Amino acid sequence: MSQTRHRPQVAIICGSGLGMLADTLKCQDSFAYSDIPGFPQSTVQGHAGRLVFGELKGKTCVCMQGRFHMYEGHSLCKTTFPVRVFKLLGVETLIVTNAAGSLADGLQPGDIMIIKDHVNFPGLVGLNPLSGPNDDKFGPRFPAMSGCYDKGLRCLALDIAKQQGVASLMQEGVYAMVGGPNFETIAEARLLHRLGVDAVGMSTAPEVVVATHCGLRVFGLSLITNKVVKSYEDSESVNHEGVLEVGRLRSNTVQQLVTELISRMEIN
Ligand code: 6GU
Repeated sequence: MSQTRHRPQVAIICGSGLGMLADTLKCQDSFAYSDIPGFPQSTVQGHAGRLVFGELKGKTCVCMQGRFHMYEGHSLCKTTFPVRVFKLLGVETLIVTNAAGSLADGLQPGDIMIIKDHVNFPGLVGLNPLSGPNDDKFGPRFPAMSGCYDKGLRCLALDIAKQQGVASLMQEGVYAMVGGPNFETIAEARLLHRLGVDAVGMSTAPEVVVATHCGLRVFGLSLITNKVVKSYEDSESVNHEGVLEVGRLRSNTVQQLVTELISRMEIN
């Protein structure tokens, strides 16, 4: 708290290839994760590993350029530690972005999915950042997760997409988190598809669970970077470079959308 004058209202966690938003913040104070007590280190290519404070459209923001994943070997408690730091800094709204593979036939690479809800697969079997004694200072033992992706912000984002002429790229859908680091087998992909999952990735759900527990308003976006292979006839396969490439291709669109969302969102 003593290292920056900024007192952020909005926190943004940037997914693979989507960290450029942080560079647009005005009057920046930036900190390497390695210099922040209690912060894990980011080990993934395409994730910078800095916490950047600054102003965006008259709102004070803090941006994680690079996030932590379960597959890096961090405990879920560590991967979500920044969310509680944001809460203690006074943040009220959390924006999360990620790169995801699409299972829905209507979602193409380059499309942007507004996360309407999630399936937290690790959470369903007990890999949950809220496991262990509950810290009542942050929230209740048994927090509700219905409505964890704020409806008002989702409507606002769709409205902005229309104005910016990118509505054809956008739709709402269900995101599923799997543990990774391997991509899905075809059988796993078919299973997820039949379960009603629209896009799959390896992040986001733990952060959103911890944010919802402590009463943050949440908005989430998945940039669809590839189609998940669901057919034994299909010879294509996904790779991390391809994921980053689509990220770069659409980073401006995502950035403009998030910037306008921050500009127009109401802050208490
Ligand atoms: Cl195909 N699967 C998972 N689990 N995460 C991804 C992805 C696929 N594409 C981008 N991120």
